[in-house]
Amino acid sequence: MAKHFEIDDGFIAEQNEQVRGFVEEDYEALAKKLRRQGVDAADLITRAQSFRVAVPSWGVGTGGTRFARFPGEGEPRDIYEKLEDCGTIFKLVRSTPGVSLHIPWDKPEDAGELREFARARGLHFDAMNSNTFQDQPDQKLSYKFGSLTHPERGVREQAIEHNIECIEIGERLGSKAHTVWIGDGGNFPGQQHFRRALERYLESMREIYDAIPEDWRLFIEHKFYEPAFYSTVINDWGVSYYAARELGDKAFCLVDLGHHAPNVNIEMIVARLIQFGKLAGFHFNDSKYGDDDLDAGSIKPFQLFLIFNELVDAELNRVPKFDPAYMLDQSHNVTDPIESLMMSATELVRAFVQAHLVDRAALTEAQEKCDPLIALATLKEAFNTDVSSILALARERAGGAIDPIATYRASSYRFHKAEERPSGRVAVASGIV
Ligand code: RM4
Ligand code: MN
Ligand code: MN
Repeated sequence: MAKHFEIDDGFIAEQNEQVRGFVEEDYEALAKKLRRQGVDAADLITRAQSFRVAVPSWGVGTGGTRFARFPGEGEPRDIYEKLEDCGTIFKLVRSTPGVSLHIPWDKPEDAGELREFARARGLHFDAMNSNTFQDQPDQKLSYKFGSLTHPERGVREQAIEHNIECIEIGERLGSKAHTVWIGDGGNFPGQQHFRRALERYLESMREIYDAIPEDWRLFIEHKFYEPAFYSTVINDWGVSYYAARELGDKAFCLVDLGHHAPNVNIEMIVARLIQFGKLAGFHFNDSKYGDDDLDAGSIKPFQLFLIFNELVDAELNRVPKFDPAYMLDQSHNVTDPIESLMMSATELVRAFVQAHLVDRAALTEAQEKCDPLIALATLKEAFNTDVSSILALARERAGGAIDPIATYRASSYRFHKAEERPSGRVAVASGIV
């Protein structure tokens, strides 16, 4: 294989050198302010370094809408090139060693070889994702009218087998979770019998659940609409929770932020799932209208903070069975996917660190004394604190970039990849991602 361009550590260090002075100045000022509040800024750097979020393999290719896709230069053409890009993101931000694969988009020919390729870049494989919302060229039966809930047993069996195959591939890759999101639903009133469809879902999922290894988890992802426009089978967290309970201890409910109607109180859903011991984790993204794939924190950063407020509260209270898996699930239609993923990962660490700034004793007191204004002010105090210098130093001390996007641009990575990866063989499904 010809030598592939990589951003080397020396280059990152050089770039960091140019801005370190300013960051340290900002950090000193912030540390002083936090000290007055009884908070240790150094401790927050350590916490920031502990944060992990997985990157979706499908997120490093340019996405699209159902109207068009505008491919970027130097897009990854296969799973190896996707992993190269994931490795670059990890190198610069240091919080993204996990990669989540979508099968069959990224079906490896040799799982052992792929695992080794990832390991050499400090990467590992996060949750597996099945795909029964599209037909594949070599597929016997169609998913046009559903998969795990299809009226015909043969279609359901085919979808079950596909999910079991994903788990088997995942075992070879060292994954520990399998995520099932189905597009099943109806476009028209009357098209689908609601109760029967859910019964079939459960029947199919029981077979998939039986194939889940003992030390794995099964994640159920709900979505209120799309691709079905009138109804979907796993439409909200209530149905997801019911299914997870019916299936057993290894089944959990995954929250994709974009899969809710506008204005839904997602942080409260998160709190409920934490309380019931069924929170699987997240697909982070943001959404304004019906879209489910804008960059995390780009539209509603306060909501993101409030979600992390629930997560950090649960972590500090050591809530039983609380072990959420974090992943980004975004579609980058008009930005360089590497830049979007780096910025999104940073926004998550930001919300996580800010949530650690919440004065929990003051918040509890305000809640117990029925003082809503001080309760809100306590949250806002944390949310309004600019923790950028903490995030920058956390990255830098872990070998990453103080300014990941500036460093990435200065490296001309995309330019080099455009030469290495002449287009024409892009392995991204048009439309979806
Ligand atoms: C869905 C859902 C799934 C993702 C697919 C591509 O809307 O978010 O998690 O795998 O899109
Ligand atoms: Mn998702
Ligand atoms: Mn989605």
